[in-house]
Amino acid sequence: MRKKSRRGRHAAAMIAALVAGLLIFGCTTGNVGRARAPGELTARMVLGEYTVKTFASEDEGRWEVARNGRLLLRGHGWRFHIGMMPHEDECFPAELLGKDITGNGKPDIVIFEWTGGAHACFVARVIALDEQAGDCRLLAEIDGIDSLPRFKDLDGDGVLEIVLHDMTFRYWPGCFANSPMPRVVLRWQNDKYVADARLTATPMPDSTELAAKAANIAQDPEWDRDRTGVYSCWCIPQSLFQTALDLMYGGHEEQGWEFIRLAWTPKYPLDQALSEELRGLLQHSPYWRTLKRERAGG
Ligand SMILES: [Ca+2]
Repeated sequence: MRKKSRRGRHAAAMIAALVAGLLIFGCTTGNVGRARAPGELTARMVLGEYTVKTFASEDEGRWEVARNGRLLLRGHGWRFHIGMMPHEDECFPAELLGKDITGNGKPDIVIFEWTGGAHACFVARVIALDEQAGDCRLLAEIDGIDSLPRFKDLDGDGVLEIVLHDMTFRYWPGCFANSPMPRVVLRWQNDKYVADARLTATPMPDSTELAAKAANIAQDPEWDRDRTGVYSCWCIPQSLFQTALDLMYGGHEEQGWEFIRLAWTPKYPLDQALSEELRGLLQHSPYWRTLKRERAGG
């Protein structure tokens, strides 16, 4: 059962300290000191008695959480950002720096990682600051793969959910750009983030509009993009499986499978092997089975 958010005195003190910390130190990049092991200090944030720092060198990046000068937690990878991802359309510093986002009564901080490379991944680490115990704990590590985990309170209970896209289907059925990426909402429950069927659900689209969309996809010139006259799974319009999976993840599984049949080109027979592949991929999704189980009432 989900817990309601509790705004304790510690959280209020923490936020006040955060404001002071921001004023004094800011969430800065660049000119904050000389390069030193384990790399150049890229950001430093003070939250009450805690100090969070990130570092970057040519070879790697690091983050650490200390309390009154004592190192409590650290990790390494590529590039780390405290409470936000630069250059993204949404930043969340107010929510993700020292507020209780899981409803366990302890303030949290979120450190984002960008893993670098051509198909870099996004990881969000949620760290609870336990002022009474004088400690902190890594609560969760959400690997969004190519999808940035976004924190939002979708149901207004004061506890933040995570919105991301399921990247199970990347490079399927062809290239990365054509991969379907259905949206999923995760909630904090029993000390972990789990897929939430209710918050992932979407209204069933209007049947006339859906039929028109299927007809458009079936006639899409993309099917014959390579002009060979031979069917290729690399030439399936992206919106076919995207729409089908959006329907399934939104709570309309049958209609999703039906959409695949309706939107398939009349030029080539339906690729049954591809449908089987899709069933197999769904079983490997970290979220799909939870959504199914919740919807079945289990
Ligand atoms: Ca919520």
